[in-house]
Amino acid sequence: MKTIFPLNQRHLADLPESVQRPSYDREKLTAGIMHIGVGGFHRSHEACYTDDLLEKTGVDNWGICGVGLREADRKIADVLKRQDYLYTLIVKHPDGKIENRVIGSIVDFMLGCENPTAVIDRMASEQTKIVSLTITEGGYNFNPATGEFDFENPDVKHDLEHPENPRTVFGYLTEALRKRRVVDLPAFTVQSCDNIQHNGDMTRKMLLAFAHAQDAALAQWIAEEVSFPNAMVDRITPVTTPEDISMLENDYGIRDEWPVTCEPFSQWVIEDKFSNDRPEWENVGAQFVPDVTPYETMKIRLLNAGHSVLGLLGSIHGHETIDSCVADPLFETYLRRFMDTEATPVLGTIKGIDLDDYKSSLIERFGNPNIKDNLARICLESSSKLPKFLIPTILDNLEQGGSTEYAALVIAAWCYYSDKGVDRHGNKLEIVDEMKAELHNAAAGTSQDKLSFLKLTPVFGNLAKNQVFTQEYASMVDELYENPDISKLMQALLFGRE
Ligand code: CS2
Repeated sequence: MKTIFPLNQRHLADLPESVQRPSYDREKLTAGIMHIGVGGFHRSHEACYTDDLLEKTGVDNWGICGVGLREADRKIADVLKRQDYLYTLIVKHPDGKIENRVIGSIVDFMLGCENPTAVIDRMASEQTKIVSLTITEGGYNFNPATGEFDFENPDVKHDLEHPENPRTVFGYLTEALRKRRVVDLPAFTVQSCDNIQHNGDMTRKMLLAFAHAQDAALAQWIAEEVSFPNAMVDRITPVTTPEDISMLENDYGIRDEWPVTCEPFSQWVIEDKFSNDRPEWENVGAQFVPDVTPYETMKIRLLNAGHSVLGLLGSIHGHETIDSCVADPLFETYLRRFMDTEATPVLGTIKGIDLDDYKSSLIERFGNPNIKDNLARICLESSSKLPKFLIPTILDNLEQGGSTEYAALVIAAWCYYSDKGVDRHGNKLEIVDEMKAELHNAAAGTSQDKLSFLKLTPVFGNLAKNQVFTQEYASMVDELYENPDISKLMQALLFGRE
């Protein structure tokens, strides 16, 4: 019988030979990076680049201390602690090949809700050079209707009154930076790794708004001293399933309570402006560039928007995963048409990148049959994704007289999804969204007012006031509510009516 080893430092040497593992001395590693939001994506991306760097160069000051701010982060905190902060990255190739590697770059984990002072003090210590973030698109506390920081958020109100006992990322960063300033330590870099256009600029704007409400002089210091490099981040990382966990145990004898799966592709393009030291991630495949704008626009408006297009249309149709969508010629053609006729014309040129190749490579990556990226993951928190991924393309096209119908059908599908919560066969679709109630209520008003959903201004801004768009959208909603077989509408858009 196969021996099964729990994943931890002591058993690293016992793992099967095929499993790549850290050979660097993890005992000696100090954590120059603190990372807030240790989800699957951080573990397949920044932590993986950093693991490569530690392995390749032998530097010992760029370990990562993971940070979770909320009670919900306790599970990852406990699992990582039990495993000496090690976990397996299961890289799944399209041909069925699987590469397992144990990542060793995370060397500690702290829970803010348990001891905020300890987290703040560590951020304020000289050792911390970078605080990086994956707090999701919704985590930036941005009001899409005004474009400004949302001071109405109760946690923000709490943090303004209790700077030493914060709940939000803005409270933590501000307090830690205050402490650094008092003792004259150089600022750390705040490095966003979320899918937001100009993610660094956005983080800066939000943090400065918060800090200013607390201490104008400190806000001024942050504005002058802290860098917020923009970055494009990319690696498809589906949700870990129980099958992934048992596959590792049965096939490789590794008991890992929370491995991460991902595709082989990975990309990280970062603006080279750091307020403190930085790791030489360029030695392990990251690109440092003066201006990341074209890369982020391309990625967000093609890959992420492409995911949302398939996610919402595919859910209504009854598909379950991204690869089953692109294996369906109607969906593949629709995706390509959306990318070619709506997303690409408003992207501008991207120096050094052949967009046709990029789009084809996306379709190939989406088609990886082993990734099984669930549409439920893609559709969760759509209220913070679509305003970043899809709506900017619609607005640009409306301004330039371009086509918006392929995107309009996606919004109509989202309305149907939020209203009925079922696919065309009547199977339940879960809505996981911070704005679930608002989305549902707005969508449920559609039978009285076809534009009811679009009038949800925190998501759509003034889109409901645009006549061209509302006409297209209203007729699609009409048809979809009449007959939820979305493939008919997709076909009509692609090939005309029969
Ligand atoms: C996805 C992203 O959340 C989503 O909707 O589009 O998580 C996507 O898989 C990553 O950004 C890929 O880099």
